[in-house]
Amino acid sequence: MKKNWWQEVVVYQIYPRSFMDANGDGIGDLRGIISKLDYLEKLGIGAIWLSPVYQSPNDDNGYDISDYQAIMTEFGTMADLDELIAEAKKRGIQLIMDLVVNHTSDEHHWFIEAKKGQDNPYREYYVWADPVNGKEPNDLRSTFSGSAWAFDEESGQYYLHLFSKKQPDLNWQNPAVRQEVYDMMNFWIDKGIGGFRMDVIDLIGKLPEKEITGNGPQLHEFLQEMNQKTFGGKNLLTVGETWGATPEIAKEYSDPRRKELSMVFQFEHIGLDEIPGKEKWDYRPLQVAELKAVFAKWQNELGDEGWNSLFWNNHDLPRIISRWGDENDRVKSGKLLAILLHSLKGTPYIYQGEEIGMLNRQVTDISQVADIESINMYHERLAQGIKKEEILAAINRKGRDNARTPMQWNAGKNAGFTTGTPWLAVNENYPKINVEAALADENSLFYTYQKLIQLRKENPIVVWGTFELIETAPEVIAYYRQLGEEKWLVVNNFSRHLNPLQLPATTVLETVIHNETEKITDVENLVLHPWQSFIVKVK
Ligand code: TEU
Ligand code: CA
Repeated sequence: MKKNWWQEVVVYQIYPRSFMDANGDGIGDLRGIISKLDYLEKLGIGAIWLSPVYQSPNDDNGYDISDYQAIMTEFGTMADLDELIAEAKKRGIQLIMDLVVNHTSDEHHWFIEAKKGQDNPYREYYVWADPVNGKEPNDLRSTFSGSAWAFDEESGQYYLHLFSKKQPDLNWQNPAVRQEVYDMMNFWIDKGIGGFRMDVIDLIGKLPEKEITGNGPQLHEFLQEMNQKTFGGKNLLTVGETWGATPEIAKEYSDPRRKELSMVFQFEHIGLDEIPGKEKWDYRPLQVAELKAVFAKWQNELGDEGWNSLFWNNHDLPRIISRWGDENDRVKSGKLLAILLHSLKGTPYIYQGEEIGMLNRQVTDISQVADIESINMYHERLAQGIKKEEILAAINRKGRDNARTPMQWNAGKNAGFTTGTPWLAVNENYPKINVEAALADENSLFYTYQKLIQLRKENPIVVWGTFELIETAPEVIAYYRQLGEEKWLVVNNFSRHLNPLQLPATTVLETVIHNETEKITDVENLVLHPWQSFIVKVK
């Protein structure tokens, strides 16, 4: 496999609405991001994945786009974005834009035109269907609760929306739609961006009449056409969000010979604390042995015919320390989660605030919740007779607002995020958990992330080494990375209990990183402490 820059960097995801507000309106903005580039350079990241900043009515916080080539007024101007691209590049940081082309906003001019009538030239930019027996065409459901079909009184037809009613699905069967998307992508490529994160890209091959949504028959044909007409051969990072991907499917997306994408976000590990076959809200405790098996499968199966992304968090997921670490052992368990993930083979992604150990924020009433996905689920389950307390507990555990509370910069008013009223409440723990405090503490989680990024830059074994899982106790995740004669041992006691580690005769050469103070000298017969995590060079 040819070596690419996007295999060697760590990517930092910014959710602009919650990152930094420079003009005091309580909403993060582009100038706020520019003001924090030195901080990101200090962390050592090589690219920023910027969640959508395009014109949008914010029904789904920017994932409902009304103009792909204009900047959302609240976020700033196109000049601000051009400055962000240039200033980031000065610091060796590429800007990865969020490509949201499974759907537009219903306020996009294409949809406004399409709704004017069945003979409008834009009608077939979207997915329309006649009622069946006076009802929705079929049982397709929206991710945001309810039917995926909305009735359009004017024309007496339904239109498809796999997300909110204000996010009508584009009809990718229509070559005119595909060409519009490619033209827009080339507009952004010509601005010098470093690539695209592609929102729910596994859905663009959908065949709604057959109730096929993900992994449709023409999906890879469309992606090969997109590659060829836009980013192909331009050395850009392209990462697809593909909820249903298996390693086999991931190879189809990321095998370089297929000329599709660089890599995908697969979510098999993310679903491990859900009751199988139910929804993300239906919880079961994580079994560490299952997490171990999923990581090993993806490390082993996505060999040279593809490339892994590595992540715990994003703007849709609860904060990983609250979810699978230990809030009462926040920094230590946070360091284990960082060491475990960043020592694997693939491109790691850090979500804003993960590097300082930000946590979920609990709410006590639905009025405190901003996210459309949680609000819709709340009303749907309330109508089903499920108790309010149970629904709020599910939102507190898995709701997307957990990731969207403002970035905590310091112990000052609103954690230094805004001088105004934040659009979403700041987590009350900000006096203790904030960037300033982290930078002032040499033992903070920040410096573990900084060191892991540095290790990746200085040691080819981290990027190119092989992976070999070691048979250990169920809650211990341990593996070797090897490149030539060099061999690293990574050990993680993913638990708040003591756990044993027995290994064959091994000579420890050096401690690379350890979330406890002592040097590691022996690894053959250890009793691992709760959340103990280390990397040692061995032979
Ligand atoms: O997410 C796709 C998606 O399905 C997730 O929202 C998922 O339903 C859930 O939130 C994860 O627990 C992408 C974007 O990341 C998300 O923010 C958008 O809301 C969605 O697509 C529609 O654009
Ligand atoms: Ca602002």
